[in-house]
Amino acid sequence: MRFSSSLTVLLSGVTSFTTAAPAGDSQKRGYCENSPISRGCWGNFNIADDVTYTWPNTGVTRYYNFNVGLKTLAPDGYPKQMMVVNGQYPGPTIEANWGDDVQVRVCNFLSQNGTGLHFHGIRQLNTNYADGATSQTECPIAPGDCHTYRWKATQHGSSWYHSHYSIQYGDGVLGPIVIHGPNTADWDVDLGPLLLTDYYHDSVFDIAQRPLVKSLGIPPVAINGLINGRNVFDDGGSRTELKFAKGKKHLLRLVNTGSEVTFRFAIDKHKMTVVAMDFVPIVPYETKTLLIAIGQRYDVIVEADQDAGDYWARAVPMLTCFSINLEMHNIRAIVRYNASSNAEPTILGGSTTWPMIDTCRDEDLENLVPYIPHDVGESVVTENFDAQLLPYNNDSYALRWQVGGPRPYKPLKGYPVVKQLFDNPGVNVTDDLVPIDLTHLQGVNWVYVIVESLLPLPHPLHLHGHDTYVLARGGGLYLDSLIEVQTVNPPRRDTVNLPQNGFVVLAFQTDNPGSWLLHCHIEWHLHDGFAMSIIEGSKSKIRSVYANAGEDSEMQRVCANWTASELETRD
Ligand SMILES: *[C@@H]1O[C@H](CO)[C@@H](O)[C@H](O)[C@H]1NC(C)=O
Ligand SMILES: *[C@@H]1O[C@H](CO)[C@@H](O)[C@H](O)[C@H]1NC(C)=O
Ligand SMILES: *[C@@H]1O[C@H](CO)[C@@H](O)[C@H](O)[C@H]1NC(C)=O
Ligand SMILES: *[C@@H]1O[C@H](CO)[C@@H](O)[C@H](O)[C@H]1NC(C)=O
Ligand SMILES: *[C@@H]1O[C@H](CO)[C@@H](O)[C@H](O)[C@H]1NC(C)=O
Ligand SMILES: [Cu+2]
Repeated sequence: MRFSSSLTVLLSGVTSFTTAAPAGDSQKRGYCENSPISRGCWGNFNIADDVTYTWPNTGVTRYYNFNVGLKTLAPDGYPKQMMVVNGQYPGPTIEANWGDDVQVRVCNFLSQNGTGLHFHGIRQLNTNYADGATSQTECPIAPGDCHTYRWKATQHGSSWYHSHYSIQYGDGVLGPIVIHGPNTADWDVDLGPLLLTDYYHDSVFDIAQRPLVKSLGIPPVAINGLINGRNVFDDGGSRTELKFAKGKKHLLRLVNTGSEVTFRFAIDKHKMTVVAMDFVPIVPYETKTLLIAIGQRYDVIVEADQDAGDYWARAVPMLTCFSINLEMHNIRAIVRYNASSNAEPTILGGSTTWPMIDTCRDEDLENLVPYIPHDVGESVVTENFDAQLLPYNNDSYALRWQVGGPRPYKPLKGYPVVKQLFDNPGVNVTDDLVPIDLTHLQGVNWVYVIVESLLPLPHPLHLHGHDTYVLARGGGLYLDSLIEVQTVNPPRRDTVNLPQNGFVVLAFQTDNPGSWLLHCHIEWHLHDGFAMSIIEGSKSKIRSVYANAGEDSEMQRVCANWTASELETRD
């Protein structure tokens, strides 16, 4: 017997979305409606169901048509020609229920750039072809061409999608992802995603040509920051406003969509209860501020338990991370208890900031406890990578990031890993894509990855297609440290900050055949070579993931159109 029912969730007063409670195995346990006092429930599923192994089969597909094009917008009052989805910045929210299928058709209306969308943190289990990673899973979508991504929302929580073509998302090709599901604590109102980003008034493609950026790999200084695509600058622009209802609990989905800056986020006078990191539900913990590196997400619940008034929500760039920003103290939104108030928050009005410690480390690992525990097994392969900024080629002053070997990752847009596996099955993937070849491993194994860097810069490391388990982190080199690996329910998430002058030990399971990028999410570092190609599952298995879905011919078609566009040599 199958049940279904529905309820309506109001998101920021903008869109309404019907969440259909899924039909699950009703023999196994009772049906329980998700409501403000039962956010752990989800129909016949609930928060105790492990998204690694189980998800509702809703049979619902959410369709999106996205056109990527140029548009002059003024997020902070200063006009800029941006590259955006459907003429808006941030792009439309991709919204689904846990267990839905999602289908996104992307058409490229740019004339001078390829494009493609990556759905950050989406596991893409056996759908490597929908990962949208240029140089891994696909060629860029050529100007005038379209391509459709099809994937299942096996996880629930918050994220973002963004172009993975060159540094394009820095000019605006990005938007939020919300996948409704159960939570580890109760809330009344879902205020939706809150995207935090650094922001440049010039095109990132022009900035990339500046001598310091181009030759030395030094990221540019951001001129401003935005919260949900808005902020003030000089006399222009306006701030994002969040409406609080006195006494109610508000769910906020925090996402750092930046290109360079690590933020500390806080709301004056209000504490936050953190219920998820990336797509992983955690045992709730309370905090006043949250450090959020690029690509990371935290779902937080904020109770409107202060005097009715106006309060600052602040995204503060961390100088310790070299996150220099010209508007460092002015990247703010306003929380209002009275929706028709238009007053600026003031100290006299009660808006006093929490102490903002300037650090560059992820939240304390003891606080990041996955609600559903996983233990990590012995590794069959341990890879050790030193992240170094070194001269490359015969150009004595030009520095490039070199991580998986003595060469920077060089995107071969027209010859992605998977095309290589189809066109040249007997040959190894070309060194330019820094292959980490795990194709010899049979079945599901644990792989440990140690990444170290003795430079004073942090790197938010993002692995596509998996959660990584954070076994250890610290200062200096791992072998010199006395830190032991934590294999009993360590934090797991898809984006982990490598501390400056330090190391992280990560683990992941080889349970998802495909070609997956492991890279720094500071766009400028990625652009300058900080990436590797994890090639997982036997080559024939990877090919059959594509072939079984008819995605091999689609990949070849997109590539043929890309090659015909003659944009390949752009960097
Ligand atoms: C992207 O387009 C811009 C112009 O809009 C151009 O300057 C840049 O070279 C292009 N970059 C790539 C990688 O295609
Ligand atoms: C892309 O490929 C298809 C099929 O090969 C073709 O019909 C279409 O015109 C191409 N589009 C572009 C922009 O090259
Ligand atoms: C809300 O703000 C408006 C505009 O300032 C004001 O007129 C109104 O009295 C306020 N309402 C409450 C309940 O404070
Ligand atoms: C040095 O530069 C020349 C000219 O650009 C090039 O042909 C050669 O391959 C380069 N050497 C190396 C080691 O990359
Ligand atoms: C291919 O890669 C494997 C594993 O890294 C290596 O042992 C082998 O020598 C490589 N083969 C060639 C032809 O480079
Ligand atoms: Cu980096």
